[in-house]
Amino acid sequence: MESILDQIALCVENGKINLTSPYPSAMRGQPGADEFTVQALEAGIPPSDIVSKGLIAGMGRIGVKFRENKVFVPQVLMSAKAMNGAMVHLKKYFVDGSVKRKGKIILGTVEGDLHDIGKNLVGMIVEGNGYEVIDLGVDVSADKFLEAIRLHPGAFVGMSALLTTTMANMEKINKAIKAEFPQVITCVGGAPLNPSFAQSIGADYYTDEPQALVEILDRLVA
Ligand code: B12
Repeated sequence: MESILDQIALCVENGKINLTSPYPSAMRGQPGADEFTVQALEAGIPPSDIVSKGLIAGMGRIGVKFRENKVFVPQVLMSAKAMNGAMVHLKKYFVDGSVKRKGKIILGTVEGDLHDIGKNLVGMIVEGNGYEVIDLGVDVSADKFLEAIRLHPGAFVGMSALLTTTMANMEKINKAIKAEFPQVITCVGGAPLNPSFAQSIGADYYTDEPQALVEILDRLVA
């Protein structure tokens, strides 16, 4: 029989939230990430193991499948929902310090740009892989990024742009960040970007998919 942690990972990977959730149809009537997390806590499994071997394992797998085009945006959204179903029971362990995040990332879509589907997906996958995400939303000015960096020292910064016109704002924001906080590591993404653009504006990293960002962050915090 699979362990409770494997079951949690499977539920997150497949987007199975709880007993009553109808998705995915093959798992209808079965417990979800919610109930398995309660069972794991009752069985005395350390919350940090539930996070690393259950939630992060499941979100890592869905991130890889998304990269390989084996699943699409709706499946990632369901996985994030299943993860949130488990997190309800685990939040207090993050607060009391018994579960530690790997690091923090400030995310935002740059000034003038309202596209947030890609940025939100990045946020879900990065959060599911053990990072705290400070989501500043859309149309984020340089000042707002700078204020967030002051509030969250040591955080990475991720910026998204979907319009060729707002790519110029990304350059302005990256320059403002590097002028005040040269040590802050910035990552940029969004459909019209490419590695040479990222390099030309002085961003530290570019990638076009969320799981690769997780791998970059994991290397940086290792
Ligand atoms: C949905 C959409 C909208 C929605 C946005 C809703 C929302 N909440 O996001 C609405 C209707 C509001 C909209 C408005 C506009 N849009 Co629009 N929109 C799109 C559309 C169809 C899909 C974008 C999307 O969500 N893709 C799916 C996500 C998952 O992909 P993604 O964002 O690229 O993200 C992935 C990667 O890029 C990466 N990534 C993204 N961000 C980050 C950040 C980091 C740090 C990292 C590491 C990775 C990363 O990871 C993601 C997952 O793999 C595209 C066309 C298209 N097919 O792409 C046009 C498009 C982007 N829009 C376009 C335009 C022109 C506009 C408008 C100007 C239209 C108008 N005349 O009003 C306005 C601009 C509004 C504004 N100020 O932003 C153009 C842009 C052209 C250009 N080259 O500049 C496009 C390409 C359509 C087209 N072919 O003309 N739009």
